[in-house]
Amino acid sequence: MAFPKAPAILETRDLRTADLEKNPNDSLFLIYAWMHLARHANNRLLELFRQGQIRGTVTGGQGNEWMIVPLALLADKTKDVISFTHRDFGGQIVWSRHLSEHLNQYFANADSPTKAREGNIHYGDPAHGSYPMISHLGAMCGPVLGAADSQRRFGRKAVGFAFFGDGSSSTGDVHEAMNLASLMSLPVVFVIENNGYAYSTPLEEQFLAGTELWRRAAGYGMEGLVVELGDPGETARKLAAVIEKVRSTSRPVLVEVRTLRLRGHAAYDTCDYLPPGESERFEAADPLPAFRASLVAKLGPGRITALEESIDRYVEECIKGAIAVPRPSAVGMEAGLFAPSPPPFPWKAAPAAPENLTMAQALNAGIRKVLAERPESIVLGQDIATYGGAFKVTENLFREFGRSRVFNTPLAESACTGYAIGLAVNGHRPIEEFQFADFATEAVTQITLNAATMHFRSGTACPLVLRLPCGAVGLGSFHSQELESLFLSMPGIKALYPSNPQDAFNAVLAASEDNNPVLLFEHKGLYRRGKHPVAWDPAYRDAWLPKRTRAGDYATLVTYGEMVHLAAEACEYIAAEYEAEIEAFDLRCLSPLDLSEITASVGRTGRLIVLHEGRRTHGFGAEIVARVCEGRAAPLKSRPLRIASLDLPVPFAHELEAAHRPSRDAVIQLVTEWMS
Ligand SMILES: Cc1ncc(C[n+]2csc(CCOP(=O)(O)OP(=O)(O)O)c2C)c(N)n1
Ligand SMILES: [Mg+2]
Repeated sequence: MAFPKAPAILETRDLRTADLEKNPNDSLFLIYAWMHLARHANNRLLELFRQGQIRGTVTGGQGNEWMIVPLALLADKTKDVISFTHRDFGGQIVWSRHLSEHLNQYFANADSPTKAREGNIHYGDPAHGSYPMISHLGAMCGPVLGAADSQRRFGRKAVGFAFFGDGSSSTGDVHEAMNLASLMSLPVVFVIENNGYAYSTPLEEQFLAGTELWRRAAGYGMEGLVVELGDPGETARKLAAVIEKVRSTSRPVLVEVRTLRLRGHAAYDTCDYLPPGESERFEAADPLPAFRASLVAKLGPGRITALEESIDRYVEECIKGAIAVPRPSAVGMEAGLFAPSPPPFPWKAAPAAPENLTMAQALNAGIRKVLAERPESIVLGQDIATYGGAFKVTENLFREFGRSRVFNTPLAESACTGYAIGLAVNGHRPIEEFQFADFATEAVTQITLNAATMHFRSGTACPLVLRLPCGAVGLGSFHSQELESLFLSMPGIKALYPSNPQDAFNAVLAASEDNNPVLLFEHKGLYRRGKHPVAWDPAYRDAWLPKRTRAGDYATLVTYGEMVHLAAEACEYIAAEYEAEIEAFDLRCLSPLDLSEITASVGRTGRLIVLHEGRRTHGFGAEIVARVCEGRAAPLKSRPLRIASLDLPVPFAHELEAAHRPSRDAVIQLVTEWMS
């Protein structure tokens, strides 16, 4: 459908410092046009919400136009990157897209840019450097850092814009990201939109009264400044200087804008928590009417009124169009979860001759191959550079590929994962090591909500490999966990769990060429469990499929990770002692699950055993049992057997740990009891 033609002035979305000097009146007129459009459209969205035409959380940007419109006009939309927040509708409409497309998003109709999978302000335009916010405030700072860095690595002199409010300034992500940006000298403008409230919470309940947020910049070694609520033209000049400085120095800057929230937190907010007279004070402080009056004085009332009338008419035409767009269809929705698999990367057929390697060395060889053959790959994590990682999996990679490709990160799993997401969505291929899988809980939001939902929400690929050294090797509750069922209870994540050096090598290649976030579980007990031949394997993509490790007709056993080896021993014993041959599978890939071969095997054996190291309740085995049983017409010959760790935190002492997780003898005992 053709969109209504916008008033000519709205064809201009760029403002440069020189324009402000040379053509001040034209520049101010342009700023006003976009501010009026933002305010009027925002007000109409609020009315449409009240009429029941729009649903969800309409968080208006009324009162914030004076800073976000100049900022968006000043940014270089050909290269800069941004993630707008819920007060930034004015910036969104300047940045890109026709107003009708923005309205389609709000109406959540069939043409919505998020395919109606996300609502309201939760969208962007990833093809043009605008990355969609998730609700979790502060969480978009990391991705902006990564996307800005990615642009620089591609040779584009970009600036990144990261926004957060006075309330969000309390989140860990914001602090982690400011430290990271300063440490890495990333060209990012952090903007605190301080509007005095976080929903109903005033500043004095958010941080110590009298704290000036911009002064926090000094603590991170970056410049900070405040921009007081005021004239949009003046604001444009101040912001232009900041943007130019960040662009030329590649140092981050923190700008606290003291702004306004004219319509409460969201469309449904009654605002009854505001002290008497506060709303009136907000109205009186709104920069828009004063700006309008100054333009009327400069340009005459006729020009301003005519502009407003043309914009208001245009808004109505766009609303009419958006209302007429059909409701969305759920067809294809499930297929949209993952980004499609790209064709196999043309890897060099090397190493051709097998080399005997431990699994740690095989992982290292796989990562080295990725770094050598894919220049867009980047390896990051704690102590992974000169030290080579806590388990030496990245040993020597720093020496070989240098700091730009292989580097240490601070202890900031959330911001660093956010940063990796930013790299990934902008065209790089990060491989991030968590020192222990356990510490990935610090980045749960980034992994499960930001990365995992990215493609579904925005159609953007997020090719990210997260390496997770997991499993119990005598280190207690915080260095031993198996987190697959925690992470995989959320949609949008792929996961591989190799059990031997060749599979680990293959898994690195398969994961690194996928266009989705992939968890690579690496059991620490397998890192140095002997050396085995590893070579280039043209069938490396089989890492995504289970492998039959043993043939049998008595029962089908499904396992993965270190338990593969334990299961092999147990099956040998049972075959020798009980003459019962168990067919065993190494699952290898936990998501997406392909159980077709396993289901066929259960069809032959009629019995199912699932064995894993993760805890039993809500454990991954429950999913396997359910799926295999669901897929069968006939009942099993006997109840399915689940063997897993106890429902406890992983205990420390080796005697306790041994009792906690399945051992070879425990497996034999449980299986033989079950057989009888
Ligand atoms: C991490 C997180 N916790 C809670 C919320 C729920 N929430 C949504 S907006 C909001 C207030 C945010 O205040 P502020 O950062 O000052 O932004 P403002 O809405 O004032 O622009 C809250 C608590 C959230 N979105 N994210
Ligand atoms: Mg606020």
